[in-house]
Amino acid sequence: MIREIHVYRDGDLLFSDVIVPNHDLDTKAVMMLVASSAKKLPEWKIDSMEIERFRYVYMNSHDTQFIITTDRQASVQKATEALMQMVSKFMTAFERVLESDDWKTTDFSPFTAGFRSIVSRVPVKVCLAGHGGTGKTTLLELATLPSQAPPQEYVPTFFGDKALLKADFGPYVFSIFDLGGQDRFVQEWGKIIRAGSIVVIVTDSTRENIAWTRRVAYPVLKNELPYARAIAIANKQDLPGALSPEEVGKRLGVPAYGMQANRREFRDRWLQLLKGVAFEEIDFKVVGEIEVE
Ligand SMILES: Nc1nc2c(ncn2[C@@H]2O[C@H](COP(=O)(O)OP(=O)(O)OP(=O)(O)O)[C@@H](O)[C@H]2O)c(=O)[nH]1
Ligand SMILES: [Mg+2]
Repeated sequence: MIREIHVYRDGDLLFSDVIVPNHDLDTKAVMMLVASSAKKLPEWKIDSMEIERFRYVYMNSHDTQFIITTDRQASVQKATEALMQMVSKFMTAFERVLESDDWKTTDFSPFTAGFRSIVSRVPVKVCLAGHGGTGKTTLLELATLPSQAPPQEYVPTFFGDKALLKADFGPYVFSIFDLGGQDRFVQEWGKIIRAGSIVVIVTDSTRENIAWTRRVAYPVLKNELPYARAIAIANKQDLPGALSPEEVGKRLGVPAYGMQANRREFRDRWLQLLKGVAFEEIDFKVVGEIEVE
């Protein structure tokens, strides 16, 4: 997921667009550091650096430094391609301005639309992880097939499935990966979840299922996606004996949100949770920081 862009020249900020602000780091200090490295690069060469759960992909063109901030877990290759498209778009509009002194007085803000249209072309990868029968496929269909009632019967997913989700998440588009949760498929998750920005841990809100999640799912997730963001879904809240979302969250060590995925009335809530975690407006946990004793 691409989060921000900053464009510098001679230490001046020409343009920036911050879609999801970074509350973990001192962005100004980081940008000064990255911009000074970018300045040393030959024209069109791309480099990157990682700090905590963020990656900075940068290049230098026409003595101008372009820096995009992405999730560290997301694909470097896709970020690199996106940066090239952005710089090419920027140069198409402003090359002449940059070759004269006009850049000092130019308004670069019209580039926002161009930047965001490229952000939309790199889907945000969201992985639904959890044991068989907890409701992952039900959640996938609840989100992506709005005209259809969510499935009521349980058909185990073989290996994994995925679908694109375009909703009110502008500029982001989500690619949702639905993992097969039967034990024989868990060892295959690594092949599917690579470069995931967000993990949704799905539970049926029972003690046994939470124990399974911690024992079987956590090692795979922590190994493959340590820098991804995670929330948990305390699904099947309608069933007698379901643990409360607070209890589920406490036991999992990840903020949990109550859900009834087989009821279409819950679609809006589900979409709001996805939006909330993408824009970092609700509580989440970084996968590598989930505590396992
Ligand atoms: N009572 C109740 N049933 C639910 C709820 N959400 C899903 N279900 C049902 O639980 C079953 C879960 O099915 P799936 O969504 O296919 O399960 P899954 O997690 O994809 O399972 P695998 O593909 O094997 O990993 C289905 O019968 C759903 O209708 C819920 O909130 N309450
Ligand atoms: Mg399934």
